[in-house]
Amino acid sequence: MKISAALLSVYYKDGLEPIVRLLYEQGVTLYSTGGTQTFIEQLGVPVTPVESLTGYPSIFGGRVKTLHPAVFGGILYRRDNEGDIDQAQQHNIPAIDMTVVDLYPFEETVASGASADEIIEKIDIGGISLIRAGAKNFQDSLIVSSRNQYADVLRILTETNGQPDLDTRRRYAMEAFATTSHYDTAIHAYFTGTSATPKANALRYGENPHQQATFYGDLDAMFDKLHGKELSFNNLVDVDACVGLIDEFASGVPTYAIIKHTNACGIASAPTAKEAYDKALACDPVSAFGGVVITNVPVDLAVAEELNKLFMEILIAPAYAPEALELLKSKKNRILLLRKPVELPTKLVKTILNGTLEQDKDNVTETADQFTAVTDKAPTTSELRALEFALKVCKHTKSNTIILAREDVLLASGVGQTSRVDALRQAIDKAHAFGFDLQGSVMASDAFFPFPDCVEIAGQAGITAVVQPGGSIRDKDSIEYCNQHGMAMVTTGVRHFKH
Ligand code: 93A
Repeated sequence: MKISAALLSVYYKDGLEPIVRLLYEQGVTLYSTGGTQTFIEQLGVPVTPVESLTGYPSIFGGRVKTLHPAVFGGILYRRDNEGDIDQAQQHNIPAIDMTVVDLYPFEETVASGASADEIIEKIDIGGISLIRAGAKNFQDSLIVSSRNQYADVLRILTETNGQPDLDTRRRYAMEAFATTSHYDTAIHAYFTGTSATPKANALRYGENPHQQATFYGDLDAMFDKLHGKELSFNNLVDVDACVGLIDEFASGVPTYAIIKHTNACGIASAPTAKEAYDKALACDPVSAFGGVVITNVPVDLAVAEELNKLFMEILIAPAYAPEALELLKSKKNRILLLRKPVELPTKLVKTILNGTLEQDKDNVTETADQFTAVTDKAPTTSELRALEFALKVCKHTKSNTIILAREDVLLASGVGQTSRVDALRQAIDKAHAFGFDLQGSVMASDAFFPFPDCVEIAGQAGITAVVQPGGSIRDKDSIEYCNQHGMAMVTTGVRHFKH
């Protein structure tokens, strides 16, 4: 197959000159679109505007310039098919044997922070169709779909004197579909708010040292690493859990959270950052050892002095006072991250079996005004605040979970248990172990109580208010127990499983 005519329509013109010159030398007729045509003309090479094929000017601000049967027919008609050849002649459609496209830079435009309108305008329609057409008819044409291929194309055209063989054309078709699929994936990702072409970052290892692992994403966009070693696989998982949890507390009230194995082992909000940290640490100072700490306020020297006493893997904060940073840097391996305000994907993805699960993130946070009181006694104002707080933590803790709290502070949690009763018992035991009196505390449950046993155990431990989704056929048994024992219960109608 000899290339006699080629269509060139490229966004970035760099690297195109040698191809234009070689095609010209090989006697190839060149067709081109506006900007590319101007570029070729400036090289002093004759070129036919695509408008002379279509009989149309470029219209709608360039949205329609190559989308025409004369262009697509010229690429797609089968050179070994009598009917196609007749029709091409009948409709005066000249053959196009080679198509060179460099698509509108969609991803680059998204990354530049351009407006939604500008981004939409950078969705290439004609170019991507040209690529698909050229790739489909690889039997009769060569499709060049990326600037990365220019050097290879030059070599092939030179070596074959403008007659690339079928294997080459098929390989270029395959690469073309990789280009279109990547391009459409990026557009889909833009619409769904996920990341399309994440950077691959090799990690030291995975969850365990014998597992290889890679992180696909751009950590630098999200954090400035101010100090410490590389983040490990488990670090990243915990950092993710930290960020999800702290974002529930965006109100500006100083909040500190300590995470171990994705669950909070301490979290508190308080008028001062130091108070918040002290209370978070007091929740479970044993688990806090080796934990990941996050706060929603700048780290000042007073907290840094306390934090410095803790063996922690990572600290994440929106800012650091210079003297706090200096002090915290004194431990070599500790990782200090400055979190930048970056919007996060709204979807969660995980692989299972032979496929992938995708779901919305759990973005429901209930406030006290959305609670439905179901007991004779309504929670006090202080209990309501505590229930709100407990529910936020509950949402970010592994199921089955029970969270015990007071106003603005976690007392204890039961995490990842196979039964809700086990989760509650674990929480009560932990609270007692760290010296908390549960009298007057509150309890949040990620899912409804199938039996009244949880409220019975809670009541006996001194818990006075409960929040749960409700919806069990035995809700009335739990409610009855609360009524008999002066406890308040509210329901939310929203389950917060986290598997
Ligand atoms: O807006 S488009 O989707 N409509 C078209 O018909 C069309 N045909 C080619 N964009 C179209 N193109 C793109 O124009 C190409 O993919 C290339 O990126 C660009 C080249 O335009 P110019 O030659 O005017 O610089």
